[in-house]
Amino acid sequence: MNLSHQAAICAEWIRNASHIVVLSGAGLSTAAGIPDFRGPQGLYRRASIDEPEALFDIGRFDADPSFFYRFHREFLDLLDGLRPTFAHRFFAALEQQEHLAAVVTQNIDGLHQAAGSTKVLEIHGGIRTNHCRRCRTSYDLDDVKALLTMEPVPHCGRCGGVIKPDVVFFGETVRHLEECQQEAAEADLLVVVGSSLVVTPAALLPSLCRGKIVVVNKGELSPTYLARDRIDLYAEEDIDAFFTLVDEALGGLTTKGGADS
Ligand code: CNA
Repeated sequence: MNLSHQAAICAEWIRNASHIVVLSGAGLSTAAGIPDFRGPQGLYRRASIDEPEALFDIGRFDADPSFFYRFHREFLDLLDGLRPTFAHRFFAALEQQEHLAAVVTQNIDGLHQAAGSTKVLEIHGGIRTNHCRRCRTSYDLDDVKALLTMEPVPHCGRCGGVIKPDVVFFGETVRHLEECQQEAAEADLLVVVGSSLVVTPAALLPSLCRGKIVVVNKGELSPTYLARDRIDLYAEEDIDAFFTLVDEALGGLTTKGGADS
C-alpha cells in the first residue's frame, strides 16, 4: 500500500473515530531538530558525557547534580528557538476540532504544548516545571534558565536545595499512569508516532486499546509489547510527510485557524 493510500485510510478512520488518542515518542521531535539521545548526532555526544546511562539516574543526580546539568544546559540551549513540527500542529488542530481526546507523550520537550495541545499527559514528565529537591518549591523553565546563567547547578531561593526538572529519572515513578491507561483503553483509534515501543510502561499502553491502532514510525519498532498483527495500519514513513497527506485528506485542519502555524 502506498503512502497516499495509507494516509487516506488514516484520515477516514480519524473522521469516524470518537475517542482518538496519540502516543508519541522521540521520533516526533526529530524534524524539529531534537536528535535522539544515543545516535551519532545524539545529545549525549553533544554534551561530551562518558556515562550517558547515568545521566537520568536519580541516585547519581542527588550525589552530583552538576553531571546532569552539564547535559541539561546543552539541551535547553538546543530547544531555544525550536518550533513544533507539522505533526505536532496537526494533533493540536485535531484537538481543537474535537477529534482528539488526549496525547500521551514520552517526550520531555514540551513541543505538544507549544503547538497548542492542552490535553497532554507527559508520562516521563517534562522540562517546563521544576522543583526543589528539599522543600518542593516549584520553579518554571524561565526561572531555571535565569539561575543557570549565574551558577552551574540551580539552587532554591528559599532553602538552598538543588532544583531538578520534573523529568522522570530512572528510579522515579512515571506520571499519570492510570490516566494514560484509561485513555488507551477508551481509545477507538490509537495513533502511535515516533516510538520504538521499547520503554515500559509506555510501550504497554497499545495492548490496552480495543479500537484500531495506527503506527507511523520509520525505523526500529519492537514487536515485544505490540504484535504486528495487532496493528491495523503500519506506515513506515516520515511522520510529517504522512500527516501532511492526512491533513490534506481531511481538508486542511491545520490551516483552518486551529493550530499555531
Ligand atoms: P526511540 O526509542 O528513540 O524511538 C524513536 C523512533 O522514531 C525510532 O524508531 C526512529 O526510527 C523513529 N523516527 C525518528 N524520526 C522519525 C521520523 N521523522 N519519522 C518517522 N519515524 C521516526 O524513542 P521513544 O520515545 O520510543 O523512547 C525512548 C525515550 C527517549 C523516551 O523516554 C523519550 O522521553 C526519550 N527521548 C525524548 C526526546 C524528546 O523529548 N524529544 C528526545 C530523545 C529521547
